[in-house]
Amino acid sequence: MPSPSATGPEPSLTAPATDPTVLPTHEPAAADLAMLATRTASDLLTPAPPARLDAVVPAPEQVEADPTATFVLTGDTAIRVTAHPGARAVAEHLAALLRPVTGFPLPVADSVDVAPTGDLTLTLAHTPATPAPARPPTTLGAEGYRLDVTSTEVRIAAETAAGLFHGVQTLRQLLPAAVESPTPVAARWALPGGSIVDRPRFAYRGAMLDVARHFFAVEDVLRVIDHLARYKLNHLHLHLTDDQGWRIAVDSWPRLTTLGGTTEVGGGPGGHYTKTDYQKIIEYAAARHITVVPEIDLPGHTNSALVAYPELAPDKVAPPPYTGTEVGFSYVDPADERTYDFVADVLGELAALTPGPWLHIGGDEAFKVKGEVYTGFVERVQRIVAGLGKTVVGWHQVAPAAHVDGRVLQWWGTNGDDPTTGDAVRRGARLILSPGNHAYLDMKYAPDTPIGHDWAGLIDVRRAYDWDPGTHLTGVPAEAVLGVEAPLWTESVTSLAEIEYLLLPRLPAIAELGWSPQAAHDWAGFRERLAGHGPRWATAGITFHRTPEIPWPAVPAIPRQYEAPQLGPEIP
Ligand code: TNX
Repeated sequence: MPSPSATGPEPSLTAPATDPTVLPTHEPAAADLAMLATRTASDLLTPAPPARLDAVVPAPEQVEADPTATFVLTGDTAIRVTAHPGARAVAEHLAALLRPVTGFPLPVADSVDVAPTGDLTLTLAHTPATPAPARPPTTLGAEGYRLDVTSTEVRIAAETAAGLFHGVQTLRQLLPAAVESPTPVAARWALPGGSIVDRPRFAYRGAMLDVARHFFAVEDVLRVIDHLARYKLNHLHLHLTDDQGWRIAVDSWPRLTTLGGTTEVGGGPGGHYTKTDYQKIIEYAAARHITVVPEIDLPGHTNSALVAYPELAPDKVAPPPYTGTEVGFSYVDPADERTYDFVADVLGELAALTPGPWLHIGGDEAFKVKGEVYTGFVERVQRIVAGLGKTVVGWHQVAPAAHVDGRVLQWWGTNGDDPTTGDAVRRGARLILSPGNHAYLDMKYAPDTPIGHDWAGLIDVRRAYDWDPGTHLTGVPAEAVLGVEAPLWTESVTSLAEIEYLLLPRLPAIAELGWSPQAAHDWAGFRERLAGHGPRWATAGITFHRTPEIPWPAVPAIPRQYEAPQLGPEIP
C-alpha cells in the first residue's frame, strides 16, 4: 500500500490565529503577560460566547444550569485541593492546563474549610451526589464527580482522584474554546453557573491504537492519550505485535525487536518501544487515569516473530518479512513446547512492566489453527495469563475456549447475533464491545475518505453514535458488558495527523456511549454539543475531519489546514 505521508509534509501543529478578536496572532512578551495577569475580568478583551453547562461531551448524568451565575477566572484565582497526593496531582494538572494560556499564576494550595473563596476547589471525600427527587440515594463511585459553579467559586468533589480528573475535563470544556490555545490569550475566562453530577455508565471505556502495522513514536502515543483523557476514556489498548512488526522489547527474546521490529506496512523502517519507552507511556496514561492494555496477538498475526525466531514456525523455516496488508496466513506452532516457553517469557516480561490488570492475547484470524488445536492453544495461554496474576482479554474468536476467572472477550463482529459469544457470556465471560460496523475508526467516513477501509461499511459520526452497547448483542445482558472500545487499525495510517483525522470526531461518539446514561442518547443534541469541539481542536492544532454531519460554528473560524492537508482529495 503506498504511504500517504509520502505525498506531503505533516501539518503544522501550532494553531495560527484566524480571528483576531478571539486568538492573538503573536505570543505576548513576558511583560504583556504580567500585565494581563493583573487585569480584572472586566478589562479583558474577548466577549467569547459563553460555553453552556449542558454542552459537555460525553453528556453528564445530571445538569442543572443556573443562568444567573457566572464564575470568572482571574489573576487572583487559586486552586485549592484536599491534602492527598492523587488529588494534588489533579490540581497540578489543571494548573498546568490553564497557566500557559491565561498567564495567571494559579497557585495550588491545600484546601481550607471556609465559605466561598473566589477559588477553584477540588475536594476528595465521600460525597453523596444530591439525589434527584425520583432517584434513590447514590454515591459518585470510582469515577464520578460533582461540579458546582457559582459566581463566587467553583467546586469539584469526588470520591477518587479519577473522579476529580474527569471533573477537570468537564471544567475545561466549560471554559471558552480559546483555553485550548498553546500560546497565551487575552480572554474573559468565564464558566457558566450551575451544578453537574456525573458518573460513567460503563467501567471500561477505551480506544485501541495499532502500532504494529505502522509504528508510531512515543510522543504520538502520548498525544493520543491526551485525546482519550478529554473524553473521559480510561483504557488505551496497544496492539503491539502483528505480521508487519514486533513493537515491544523482550529481553529474553531480543531478536523480536532487533529483527522483527524493523519492518512495517509499505516498507518503512518500523521501530519498537524499549521498556523505558513503554513505561513512559504507562506513566503518562496513569497520570490521566488511563490504564494501558497491552496486546500480544497469538497464535496468528505472528509473522514478525517467526522472522526473528524460525523455531516458532510450524516448518521451522524463517518466512520473509511481511509488509503487505493480508491477514490470517501466519501462526506460531501450537504443537511445539518451545512456543509455550516463548509465550510465557513474553507475557511474563510484559506483565512485570504493566501495572494494569489486563493482558490481551489477540486470538483473531488464526485461520490456519483450527478447532480443538486452536481452543487448546488459547486455553493454555489463558492459564499462563492467570498464572501471572493478570486478567485475560481476547478478541471474540477465543469464545469457545474454557472460561477462566474474569475473562473478557472483545466483540468486533458486524452482526449482533453470535451464539458462540453468547454461550461464553453464559459461562462467565464479560464483553468489551467494538462492533466493526460502528466502532472501527479505520473505516472510512464516506466513499471519498482518502484513507481507511470499508470492509465493515462506511462509518460516519452518526453511525458511530447510533447504537446501544447495552442491547447490541442478542442474548447478552447489559450486566455482562464491561464497556466499549474504538479500535484504530493502521494499515493505511502513517502519521499523527492521519490518526487524528480518523479519531476525531468519532472518538467522542464512542466515548459518549461508554460514559453517558442511555437516557441521554440523542443524535440531534450530540451533534450540536460536538460542534463546539471543532474550534477547540482547531485552536489546539489538532487535525480532525470536518464532516458535514456536524454544524461546526463559523466563529472562530477553523483553520483549513487542520483538515489534514496531506490527505489530498479534501484540499482545494
Ligand atoms: C480485522 S479486528 C483485524 C485486523 C485488521 C482489521 C482492519 C481484528 C481483531 N482483526 O487484523 O487490521 O480487521 O480493519
